[in-house]
Amino acid sequence: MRVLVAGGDGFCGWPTALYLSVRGHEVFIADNMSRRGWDEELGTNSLTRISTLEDRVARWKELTGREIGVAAGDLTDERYVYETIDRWRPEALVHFAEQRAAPYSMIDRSHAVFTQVNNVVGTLNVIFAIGEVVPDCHLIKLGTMGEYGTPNIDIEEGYIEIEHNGRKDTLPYPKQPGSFYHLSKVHDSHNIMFGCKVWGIRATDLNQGVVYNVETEETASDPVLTNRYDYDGIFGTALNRFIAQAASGSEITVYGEGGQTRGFIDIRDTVRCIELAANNPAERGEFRVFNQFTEQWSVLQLARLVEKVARALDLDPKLVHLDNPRVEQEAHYYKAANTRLMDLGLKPHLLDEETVERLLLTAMENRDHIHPETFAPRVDWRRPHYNK
Ligand code: NAD
Ligand code: USQ
Repeated sequence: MRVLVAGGDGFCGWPTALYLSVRGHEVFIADNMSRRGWDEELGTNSLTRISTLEDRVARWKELTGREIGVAAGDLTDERYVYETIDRWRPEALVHFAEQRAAPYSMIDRSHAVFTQVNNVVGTLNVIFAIGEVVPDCHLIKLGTMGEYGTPNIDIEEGYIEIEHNGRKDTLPYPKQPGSFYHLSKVHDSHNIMFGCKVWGIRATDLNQGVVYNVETEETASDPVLTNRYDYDGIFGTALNRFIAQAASGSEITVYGEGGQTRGFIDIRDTVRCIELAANNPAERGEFRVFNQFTEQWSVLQLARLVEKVARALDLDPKLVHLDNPRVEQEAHYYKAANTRLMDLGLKPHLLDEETVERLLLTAMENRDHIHPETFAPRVDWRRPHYNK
């Protein structure tokens, strides 16, 4: 299959490109390297040492003989999107290419506007170009479990049957996102669903949970292929961040009570989920939603797990409860469905002490590359700022 991976230089996109390439798909990457630019803007970095995309694909070719095409460009540039899609005529387009950090989108007005323009306009360009140039192409779009928020009822996969005043309908599941970033994903979902309805495009919206771990078999096969590992207060996510904190002798920062419960997924399962979606495409006109996570954890449970494994490695972890910089429920009901990808054949890698230990060892090996001053949360949800 010809697969275009938009955002193929990123944390999820790079391992996905390799995973699909090694399985015989013809892979192309579209990325504008903006994620590397945001590190420069904020003084953050990847815990692992990552090579340029040019070096990554050259090394991959040396090692495997497989070519990965690259077209650098910005999805908000409609001409670039149309030309790239027309040139490569993908059968599947995996769309990772968005600004994905909730804290980044809450820094101030300009970061919120940037996030929504970048994400929503990029996705609109993609659906217009698919609809016009390659109408049979399957759009596999990365959404987020955070589109649903934390309702006091079970979360379904995209849709819910509702009975109202004696009548029934199956409707999009209510959305209660918790940041301007998460809101951008809700806007995307609505736009894609509409594109499916009016133009008959086929789309799978993968509502992914928080991704943890770092390497896949392919990215671990050579140092030049190493994947990105975010750990700072803006881009770092719960488990990977706690591991970097424990490995560097910093405090493990639980926000508030820590009862916040989310869906989590190992990066090795992310890449497999994309392949499963690609191999089993949505029908023409279908807007399909899969919840892409494998298990639920509360933030406090994760922090305690890291604390325990770190102790066994003779580290001296300190778990602290910080005033929550976010506006979110810290104790709540959470039960989300996630059977559709399992039905297609996903065999999850569930989180265990061994994985935590391996990640701690990776973080300890790269300790000199950790900047502890970037751990502290520095974005406050509670006050709007014009410009920070
Ligand atoms: P990432 O920031 O590491 O990668 C995103 C890539 O997209 C980057 O390489 C960036 O340069 C590129 N990009 C951003 N805007 C672009 C644009 N306008 N044009 C071209 N390229 C652009 O993020 P990630 O962690 O790999 O996440 C990938 C996707 O998965 C995102 O859509 C994110 O919302 C979603 N997701 C991620 C997680 C997670 O925990 N990492 C969880 C759920 C969903
Ligand atoms: N949290 C802490 N301490 C920390 C960091 C986070 O307690 O040091 C808490 C947060 O308050 C939140 C939870 O952990 O309750 C998750 O936060 P996170 O930063 O790990 O993840 P989040 O902001 O939700 O975003 C990440 C990705 C995003 C993706 C989302 C999936 O950055 O791209 O969409 O996970 S989900 O959470 O399902 O919406």
